[in-house]
Amino acid sequence: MKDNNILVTRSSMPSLEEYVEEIKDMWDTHWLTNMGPKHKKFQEELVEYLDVANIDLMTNGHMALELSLQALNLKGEVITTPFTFASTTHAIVRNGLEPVFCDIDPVDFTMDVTKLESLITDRTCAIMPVHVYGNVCNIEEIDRIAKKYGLKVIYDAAHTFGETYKGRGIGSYGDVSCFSFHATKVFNSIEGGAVCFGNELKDFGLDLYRLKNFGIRGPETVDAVGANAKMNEFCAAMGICNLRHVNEEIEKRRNVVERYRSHLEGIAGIQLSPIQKDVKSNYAYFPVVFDEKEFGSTRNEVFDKLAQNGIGARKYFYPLTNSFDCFHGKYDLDQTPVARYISNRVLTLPLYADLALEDVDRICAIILSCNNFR
Ligand code: T4K
Repeated sequence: MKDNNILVTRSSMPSLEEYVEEIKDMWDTHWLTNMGPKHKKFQEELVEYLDVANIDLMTNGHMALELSLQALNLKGEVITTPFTFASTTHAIVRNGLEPVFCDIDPVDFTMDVTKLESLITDRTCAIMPVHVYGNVCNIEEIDRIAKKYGLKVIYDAAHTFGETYKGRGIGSYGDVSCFSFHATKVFNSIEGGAVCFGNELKDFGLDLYRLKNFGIRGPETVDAVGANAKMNEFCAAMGICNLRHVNEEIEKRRNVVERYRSHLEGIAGIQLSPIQKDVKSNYAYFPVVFDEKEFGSTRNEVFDKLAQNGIGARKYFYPLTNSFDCFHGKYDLDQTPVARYISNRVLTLPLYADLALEDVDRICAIILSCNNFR
C-alpha cells in the first residue's frame, strides 16, 4: 500500500538483491525450517552482536516470553507492569501464572522499583520488567531485590535490540532477556524473537529448545507439552541481511529523534523520554506525554489532528494491560495510578530510519499548532 500517509513506523528491509542472494542456496538444500543452516548462522551472529552468552531463536517475541516462563517452571505470582504491549501480560497468564501489577516510574515509564518490594508475597516467583520504548529498567535495584527474595528476573527486552547498559549487551542482564524481531521493531526478521540467558542456565536452555519444538526430546520421546516456536529459514535469512545494516539504521533513527527533540524539548505540557545515563540507545520509539492543563490540548485531540493530516501516531500503550476487556474486574486499577496517567496522555510519534527530517518538521508543526497556550 503506497500513499502519502506517514505511519508510526516502517519496516527496515535489505535490497531485494541482497535478500535473494541470501536465500538462493535454499533452492539447493530445500531446507526451509526446523533449525536449519540460516537459523544457525543467524543465531551465531546474534550472540556476537548482542554481546550475550547464549541465545535461542523463536518464531516471535511473544513465544520467547511465554516459553521462557514455561522453561523456568514457575508457579504463583509474577510481578510486572501494565504499561506494555499485550504480550507481556498474556505470556504470564497463558502459563497459568498470576500477574501482579507494579506501577511505573513517571519519568522513564519502566517498573517503579520503590513499589516493587511491597508487592512481594510468599507466592511471588519472578519479576518480569519491561524496558519499555527502549528505556532501560533500574537493573541494579531489580537485581538486588530479586536476589534478596530468591526471585527469577525475566526482562521483556522487546524494545531494546542492540542497546547496551554500562557497556554490556542489554540481553545479558537478568536471568533471561527476551527480544522481539517483529517487522515493526528497530531490527526485524519479519517475525522473530530470541531468548538470551547466561551459562548457569544451561539446563533451562535445553528445556527451552525442546519446548519450542513441541517438547520433543528424541525421535520417540516427547516429555513436555511444548509449542511450535521455531524460526523458519526465510525469517532467519531476513535477520542475517538486516543485521548487516542495523547500525546504520540506528544512526539514522538517532537523527530523526534529535530533530523531534529540537522542536519539542522544553515546551510546557510536553514530556519526552529521558536520555538515560550509561545507556547506548537504539531510538526505538518516540513517546510524547501531553499534559492538557499546560499544553491546552489533550492527547486525543493531538492524535485526531495528526490523523486528519495523514499522520499515524499511535497510543502505545493504551489501554493498560490490566484494564483489558479479557481481564474485566480482575485487577485493582487504582494500584497503578502513574501508569494510568501516562497511558491516558501518551502518543508515540512516527519513527523509522528513512523518515524525512522535513516530515518530522511538519509533524511537530501540527503538534505545536494544538498548543493553545502559545
Ligand atoms: N513485548 C513488548 C513490550 C512488545 O512491544 C511486543 C510487541 C512483544 C512483547 C511481542 O513481540 P512479537 O511477538 O510481536 O514479536 C505492533 C507489533 O505487532 C508488535 O510486535 C509490537 N510489540 C507492538 C508494540 O506493535 P501493532 O498491532 O500496533 O502493529 P501494526 O500492524 O499496527 O503496525 C504498526 C505500523 O508498523 C503500521 O502502521 C505500519 C508499520 N508496519 C507494520 C507491519 C505489520 C510495517 O511497516 N510493516 C509491517 O509488516 O503491533
